[in-house]
Amino acid sequence: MSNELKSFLEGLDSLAQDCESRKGQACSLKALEELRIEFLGRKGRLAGLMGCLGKLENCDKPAGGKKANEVKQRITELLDGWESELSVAESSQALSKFDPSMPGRRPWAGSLHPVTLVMEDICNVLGGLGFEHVSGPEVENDWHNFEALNIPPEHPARDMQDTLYVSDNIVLRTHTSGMQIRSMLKQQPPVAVIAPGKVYRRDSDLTHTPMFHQIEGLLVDHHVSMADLRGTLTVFVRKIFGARTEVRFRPSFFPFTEPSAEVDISCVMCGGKGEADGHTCRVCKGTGWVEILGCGMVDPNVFKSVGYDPELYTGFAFGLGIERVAMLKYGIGDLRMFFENDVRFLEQFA
Ligand code: 2U9
Repeated sequence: MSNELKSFLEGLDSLAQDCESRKGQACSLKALEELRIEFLGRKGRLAGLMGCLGKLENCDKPAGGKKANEVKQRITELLDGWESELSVAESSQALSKFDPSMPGRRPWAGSLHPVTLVMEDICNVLGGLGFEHVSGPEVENDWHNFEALNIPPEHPARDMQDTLYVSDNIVLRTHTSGMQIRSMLKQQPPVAVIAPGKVYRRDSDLTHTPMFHQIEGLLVDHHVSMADLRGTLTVFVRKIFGARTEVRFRPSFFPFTEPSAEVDISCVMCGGKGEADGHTCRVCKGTGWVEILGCGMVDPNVFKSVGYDPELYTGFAFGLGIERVAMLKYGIGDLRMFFENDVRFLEQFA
């Protein structure tokens, strides 16, 4: 064996030994990567030794090359072994910092809109009293929205100021009453229906929006009386606002009912006292009462338009705005809150 080959082989052996002795230095994956570069990198120590392989005698090259490959494989095995040990150690260290007893992050859950909540509440109460739920088009013709409800062509309720017209004869419904007309056209009494839904008016200020939600009810049968109306609505408002709620009826006027009334309930804020903490109540303005709905006995002309005999049948009807009920029920002071879709407002109803 030539001296050159001997010292080449010794150099390779001591490189492998040196690598073995460096185990303690490979204390992190980063430090290990530095070792890999030092020993096996393009400009590393093994590459430096390989430069001498070319200078050996031709007859020594096979033995030198074989040894160089063995040493390269040995160093690679050492480094790979340390790497897998380190990976296990580092991930178990990370796991030891994880505290499974900590409460998890609560997933964000959506909630129903307050208008939907109140609508469902009201529908459930009236459904429980025997009223059937009907729904229909928001784009309505003149006859269903006005004519059949005893609102003749020159009536102020048709005014361009109030109604959103699609064409001469077609409107966005200003109330859900067209649905009760359809129910009566389909069947003979008894009829007991509620029609909830969106309605549209040309109205926009602090207390009015061009679209709002309404629910109307209708009961038609033999001998339906104003006492039935009063009893039904009293039960209804007490289910919605609480058993101690007082109810009063004030005379009013609607084209489709005669007689007509507006219903007030004792103020939800001050309980009817008109003041709270020595201040005039901001909800009822000190009167102790808040208006909640309109109602009346169905006008005989409405029965005539659907072919019911007003001598045989009587009926009551009522209507209320859902946003108004939601404002009173939840103490919301600004109508615009319902339409801004601010999550900070909406998530309070979860
Ligand atoms: C038919 C016959 C009569 C429904 C009625 C009211 C009185 C009423 C308002 C409350 C607030 C509308 O949302 S609001 O602006 N409604 O005061 N509605 S009686 O009368 C009917 C309905 C259908 C066939």
